[in-house]
Amino acid sequence: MTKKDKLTDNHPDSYRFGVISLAGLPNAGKSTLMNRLVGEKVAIVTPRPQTTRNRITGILTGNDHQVVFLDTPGINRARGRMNELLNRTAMEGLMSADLIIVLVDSSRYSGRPSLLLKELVLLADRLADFDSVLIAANKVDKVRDKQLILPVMQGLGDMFPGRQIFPVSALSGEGCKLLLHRAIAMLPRGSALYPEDQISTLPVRFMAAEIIREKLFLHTRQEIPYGLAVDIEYWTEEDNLTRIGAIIFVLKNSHKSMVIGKRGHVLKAAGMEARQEIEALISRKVYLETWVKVRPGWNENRSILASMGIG
Ligand SMILES: Nc1nc2c(ncn2[C@@H]2O[C@H](COP(=O)(O)OP(=O)(O)OP(=O)(O)O)[C@@H](O)[C@H]2O)c(=O)[nH]1
Ligand SMILES: [Mg+2]
Repeated sequence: MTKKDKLTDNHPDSYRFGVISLAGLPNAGKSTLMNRLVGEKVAIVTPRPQTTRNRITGILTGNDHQVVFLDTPGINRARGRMNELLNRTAMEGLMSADLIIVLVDSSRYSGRPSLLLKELVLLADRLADFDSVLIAANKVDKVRDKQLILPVMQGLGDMFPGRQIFPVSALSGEGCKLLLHRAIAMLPRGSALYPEDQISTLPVRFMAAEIIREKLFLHTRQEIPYGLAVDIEYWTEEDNLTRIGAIIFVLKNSHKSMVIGKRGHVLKAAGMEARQEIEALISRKVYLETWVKVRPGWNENRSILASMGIG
């Protein structure tokens, strides 16, 4: 590198800073992609739609850029107060971005590209007026017959005219570097806002509650996850131990017994996995205490939702 190049590189004018929102339907892989691009697990990921309920930030700092990713809840058509609020949170996340990356689960549409139009027309409409939009055709690793990806890309090209489309796999990392490179180049010039070792703006208490929710999602089936919420009741630091108490809210008595499991085995397993992950997150030993409380209708109650940072 010549001296001149070096000077240009270090010049504040070449530094880019911006907010990138990840948009898409529930389960498209937004949180997986954010974790992949940030290089750390910031957002929880489960196979179920509507895992993300809040606006989750992930921060990536490089030599010449700092990116704040906003992972938003999937835009959905389901009804109910919580869904209304999830959609609003998602749209607000989009409005505040310098660039939007739309994630599409391409495996869902391979072999049936007409479904694209049906499911994505709402999102495409809403994004038509945004200047900076990139499309990521995600989960290409899941499409065995690679010839089936082309019609999906063509369908996306029709729905999002003039936008660049990147085939990626957030899970394997395929195509993600190229997407990130292009995205950073589209950000405005500006200087970093956060220290270089900061990976999120979220409080660690919130991240702990999310980790507990993720483990419970993964250990329970059917409708339980949608009616499940976690609230941190206490968090106390002792010499070489952090004590955390978490309340798990469910909608019904029958859900309570499923979350606890036979002889407590579900709650025990989920709690142990959560504890280990929280220990890694805060680099301290953790004692985790959990209770399950039945609170019918919590997901329709504005003040309870607000206390969980939803809406
Ligand atoms: N095979 C494959 N699976 C993926 C890929 N990206 C995400 N997934 C899986 O898809 C599921 C949903 O991923 P999430 O990242 O939680 O999706 P999301 O868009 O954040 O979903 P919501 O928060 O519910 O809106 C998880 O089981 C992921 O492991 C991918 O590139 N390939
Ligand atoms: Mg998510």
